Order: sequence, then C-alpha cells, then structure tokens
Amino acid sequence: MKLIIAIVQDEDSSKLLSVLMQQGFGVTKLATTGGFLKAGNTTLLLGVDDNRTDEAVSTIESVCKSRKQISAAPSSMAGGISHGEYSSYPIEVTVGGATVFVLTVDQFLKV
Ligand code: 2BA
Repeated sequence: MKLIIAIVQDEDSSKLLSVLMQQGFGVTKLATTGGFLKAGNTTLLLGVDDNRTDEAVSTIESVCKSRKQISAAPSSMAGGISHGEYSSYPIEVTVGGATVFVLTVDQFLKV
C-alpha cells in the first residue's frame, strides 16, 4: 500500500476530490498553507493499493492545472526586511498542477 500526499491549489481541490471519490479512492482533505506564498492550498491524503498508485497520480495530474500567479516577494528574496514582512514588489510564480509525494505504508490499521 502507498500513501499519496498531494498538495494542490484550492481551485482544483473540489473537482479532484469528486473525481477521486468516483474512482473509489479513500481521500482525506486538509486545509494547508504554502510556506513560500503563505497562501492557502489543499493537501489530500490517499491510501491506495500499490496497483492503483499510477491511476491516482494520473488523475491528479489530469485535473490539476498550473497557473501563473502574481504575488508579493517574500522578505527572504528582498533583503534587509525583517522576518515575516513582505516587500512591495510583485513577482510572478507558477503554481500547480500538484506537488505529489508517494510513500510506502508499513501498516494500515482501522482500530
Ligand atoms: P508555496 O510554498 O506557497 O509555493 C507556491 C509556489 O511558489 C511554488 O509552486 C513555486 O512555483 C513557487 N516557489 C516556491 N518556493 C520558491 C522560491 N524559493 N523561489 C521562487 N519561487 C518559489 P509549487 O512548486 O507548485 O508548490 C506548491 C505548494 O506545494 C507550495 O506552496 C507548498 O505548499 C507545497 N510544496 C512544494 N514543494 C514542497 C516540498 N518540497 N515539500 C513540502 N511542500 C512542498
């Protein structure tokens, strides 16, 4: 069994959740925040049988679109601004489709 951790954009999360559920995957949705943009994103946890891992990943890939997003540059990129503050200049970043981790599961228990 594998645990798939997929970090996706909020805009894609509802559709992705529906499609994965229709395909019979068990999914847990978490509200998360990206460290770089400090903006909300969505993390999905899927426990899947080994032989369905590729299917789940290709569904995630097909639903999640990458987008360009304008954001204030974090202070770490501006220099000289104290921790946690933002500079005023905008930068363009590409976000999505999805950041996916696939982990091998030692045990899957429902107790
Ligand atoms: P954020 O950390 O908010 O990053 C949003 C997007 O900003 C990233 O999209 C990337 O295009 C850009 N970005 C991130 N760090 C950057 C930097 N130092 N300089 C310039 N641009 C930068 P994605 O790569 O698609 O990542 C989307 C979200 O996935 C991330 O949101 C974060 O929540 C998560 N993520 C990405 N890589 C990760 C990792 N190695 N471990 C854990 N979470 C990760």
